[in-house]
Amino acid sequence: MTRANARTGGQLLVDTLRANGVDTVFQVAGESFLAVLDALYDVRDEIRCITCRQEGGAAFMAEAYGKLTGKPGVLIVTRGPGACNASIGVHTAHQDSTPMVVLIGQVAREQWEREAFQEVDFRRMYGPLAKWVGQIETADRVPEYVSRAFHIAQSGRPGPAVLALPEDMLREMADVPVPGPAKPAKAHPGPDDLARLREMLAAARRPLLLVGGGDWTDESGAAIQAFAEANGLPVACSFRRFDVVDNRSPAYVGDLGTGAAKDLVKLAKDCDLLIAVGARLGEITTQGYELLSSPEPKQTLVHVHPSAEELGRVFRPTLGIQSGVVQFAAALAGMAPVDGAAWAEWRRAARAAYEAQLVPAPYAGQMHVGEAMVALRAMLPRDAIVTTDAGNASGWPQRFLQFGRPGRFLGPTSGAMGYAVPAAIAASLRHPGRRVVGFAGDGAFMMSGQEIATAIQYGATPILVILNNGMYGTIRMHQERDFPNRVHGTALTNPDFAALARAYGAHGETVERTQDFAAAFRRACDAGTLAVIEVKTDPDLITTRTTLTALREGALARR
Ligand SMILES: Cc1ncc(C[n+]2csc(CCOP(=O)(O)OP(=O)(O)O)c2C)c(N)n1
Ligand SMILES: [Mg+2]
Repeated sequence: MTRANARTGGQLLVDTLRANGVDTVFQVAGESFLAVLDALYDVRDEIRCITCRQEGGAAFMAEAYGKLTGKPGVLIVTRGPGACNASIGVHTAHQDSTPMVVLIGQVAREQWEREAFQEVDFRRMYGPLAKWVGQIETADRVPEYVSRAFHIAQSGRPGPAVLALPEDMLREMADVPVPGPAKPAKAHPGPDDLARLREMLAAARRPLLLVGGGDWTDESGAAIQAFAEANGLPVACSFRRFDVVDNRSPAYVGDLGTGAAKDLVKLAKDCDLLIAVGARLGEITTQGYELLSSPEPKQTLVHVHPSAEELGRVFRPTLGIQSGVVQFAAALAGMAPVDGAAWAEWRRAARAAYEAQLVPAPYAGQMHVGEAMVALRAMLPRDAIVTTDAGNASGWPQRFLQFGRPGRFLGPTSGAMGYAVPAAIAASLRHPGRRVVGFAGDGAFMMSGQEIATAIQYGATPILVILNNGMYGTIRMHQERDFPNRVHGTALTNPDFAALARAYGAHGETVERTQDFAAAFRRACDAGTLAVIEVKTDPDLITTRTTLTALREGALARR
């Protein structure tokens, strides 16, 4: 511990951020935390202060930074309005198990509970959205609270820790020491756990490994992949967790997300041993909680998760192991492989089905997004970072690109629209030398596209691909399926996206034909600045697997 002289609450806060190795904060300014901005001024060469245009975008950037680094992304926003705007990113960090520290300016202590200007009780507002919420009442406890926020955000199942900071407290002086960095605790598998797992594996005929959740590192991803390959296991990933194992490994068999391949869903239902590592077994991954029966699955279920609360939440595991994924993957290295001959054909067929998925179905129209993605797959470097958004537009890169470390995939398992653009900006700020590509639908782009200004201001250079079908296509899809021919509330009139990009000082172009995509992408790579490629898509081509016409006709035929 280093003893500081008398410091303001704001300075103590920034000192504790420094002690935790924070190099970047994302914020939208507010008068409620001027003392924090002032303390950040003193360390402006050490902590980058990224000033965003809307707190939702700032929160997504902080979340994506947390996903990418495994360390809490730091967000600073002002009281009521700022905190309300930021909530989408806090909810995403919670659902996505991403470490994040959210600092909110709060009204002065003497004004509490008068419904003072912009006053909100953040313990209540963020109670169900965050992993933990605290409010710091005196400056001498700033280091304690901030340190606690960093511990909570990273320990067990990671998530967002929120701290409300009364503005007068931030100006108060205190002479207290600042602790060293947080040392988050992670559970390890117990001494008998791997022996039991090995017995179950030896008894299996149709095993499936499911990887997911946060917290994976390049090393632990490689370790779990090596375990799968050594035992001949097929590996699926949970919803939007494409980058845990290399999709080019013969072990990888696809993702259990929205629009999962039928063959893979069948495989997961038919397996006799499911080893889920890090995945929450949430609604999307379990295909509406139907992959397994609840509470007692018919498959033998081994569930490994960093949080005890997830084990047995919906599905009772045969063997529940509370362990961090890094700790579990490391322990697997000591487990002698099982002879996988009994399931070699099972794995081979699953891999063949996955590879068949990589080939888009023929389509006669002028813009075949699937073929454009196949072309892009060949052009992306191995360490590229790809971000996606909510909505069907994300289905194209998610199905036809391939991921794996050291590349990264960042997508919202919360299904929050507006994610891809800020996440791509955060990724580019973190890794300026790497290719970053963000994919958003026209609807999703318009939710946070103004953060392009932030990217230009700080020199971030992602390539943003907008798949423009002129509608909230995903909702239109549900609409046609449930209420055919009664389209309402889902059409969008859009700006000229390429011109909009140029107005921000970015590179912008529009692609209307499949064969023009690759050259446009190359020009975007060479632009040396953020680039927007608007791809005009056929609205009828509603997913990678079906058309609106087919859905509508199917719905009418069922009547
Ligand atoms: C913040 C937010 N608002 C609303 C929704 C509901 N929603 C899910 S997908 C979608 C439409 C997405 O439209 P677009 O981005 O254009 O992609 P498309 O489905 O057309 O490919 C909507 C409105 C959501 N997931 N998140
Ligand atoms: Mg759309």
